[in-house]
Amino acid sequence: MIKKKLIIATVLSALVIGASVNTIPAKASITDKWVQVWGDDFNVPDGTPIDRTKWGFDIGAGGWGNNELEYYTDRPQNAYIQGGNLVIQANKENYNGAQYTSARILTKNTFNFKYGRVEMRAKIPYGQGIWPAFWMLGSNIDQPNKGWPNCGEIDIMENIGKEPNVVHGTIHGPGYSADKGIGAAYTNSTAFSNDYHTYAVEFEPSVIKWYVDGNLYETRTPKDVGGNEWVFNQPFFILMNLAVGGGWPGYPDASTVFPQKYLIDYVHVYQRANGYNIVSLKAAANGQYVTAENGGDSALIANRTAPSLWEQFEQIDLGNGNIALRSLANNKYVCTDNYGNSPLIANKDAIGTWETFHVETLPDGKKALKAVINNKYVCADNYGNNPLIANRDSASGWEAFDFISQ
Ligand SMILES: [Ca+2]
Repeated sequence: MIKKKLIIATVLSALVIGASVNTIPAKASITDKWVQVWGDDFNVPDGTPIDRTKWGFDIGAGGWGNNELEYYTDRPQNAYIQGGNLVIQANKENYNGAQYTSARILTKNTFNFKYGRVEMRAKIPYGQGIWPAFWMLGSNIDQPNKGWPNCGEIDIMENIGKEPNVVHGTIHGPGYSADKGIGAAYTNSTAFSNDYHTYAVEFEPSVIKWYVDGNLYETRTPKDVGGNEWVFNQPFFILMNLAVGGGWPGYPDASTVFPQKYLIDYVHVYQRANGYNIVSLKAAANGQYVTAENGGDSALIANRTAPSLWEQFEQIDLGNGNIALRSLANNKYVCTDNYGNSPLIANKDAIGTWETFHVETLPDGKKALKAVINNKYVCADNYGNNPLIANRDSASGWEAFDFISQ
């Protein structure tokens, strides 16, 4: 709480100082509007077959890695259209050696996408041992040396029947999977199975946000996975399934009612209208890439030979040749700290004057960055051996950078 107050105070002071300099709101990329690019509303007559151009089925049993009890089928007894919904139905029946049947529906072979807002409106089932999920897996899951959890998993919504008022949002990846998954819970005043709710994630370069009914309740960035790899800046596909039993929810008991129905009104995917402009900065001073050192905890310095995550920034166009840079190391904005008296560091949550730079093109085609707060050029000082700092009155070699699209 104290930390939050300090950040707000810093941003406010920056905004007040720069009110006359930069009043143009950010208009592109991570701040841009969402446009629907894919979806299924299931608003077709009852009994219409599920659209196989959009959805596939995983079929079979064996526990699915979680000691689940159901056999997943693609029969209309387990997945069908009714009342404008896709219904995933769990039945208690003997089928191919299993005691329960259900369905697991996915876009693995039909729709994969890198970044977007993924939203479902659904009324979930209920009861001990019942486990509905809306989630995503990395599209590279079947590639050599990938598999799970290296491919990444984003759980948009999971509910276990013994927690009727709670849903969970979680990421899994290498070093943080299964019971080490990183997540948060959202609690409702009534059981989620009583009503339709919307469940969404916004999955963007180096940041994932979870929403229930429009309420943001969780944000994850590369800082949250520590020294492990952030595996979410790549394409994913969508899954919806209704599991019966498993290590996490436990197993059905005498209180569990069958059949159970997972009613999905729609699934929509939106993307930013203009995408993202991801760049790396190569300093003319030494030919090295600028890094948000130490995951963004330390100042920017030009000392890397290749651009990986710490050397990538989202360039946000603010108009009039002004930009801000959002570090993909930590989802923070690069700041001309302390009115430009301190080196540049990626540590701010919002764009104010300290985070605004004017881009100029030099005679040789390279770019210079002029900090708006002090009107000084950003310098890779001492041939790039020192951190970047905005303290030069003119721009030449040490103030020149190539912006390289990633
Ligand atoms: Ca519908």
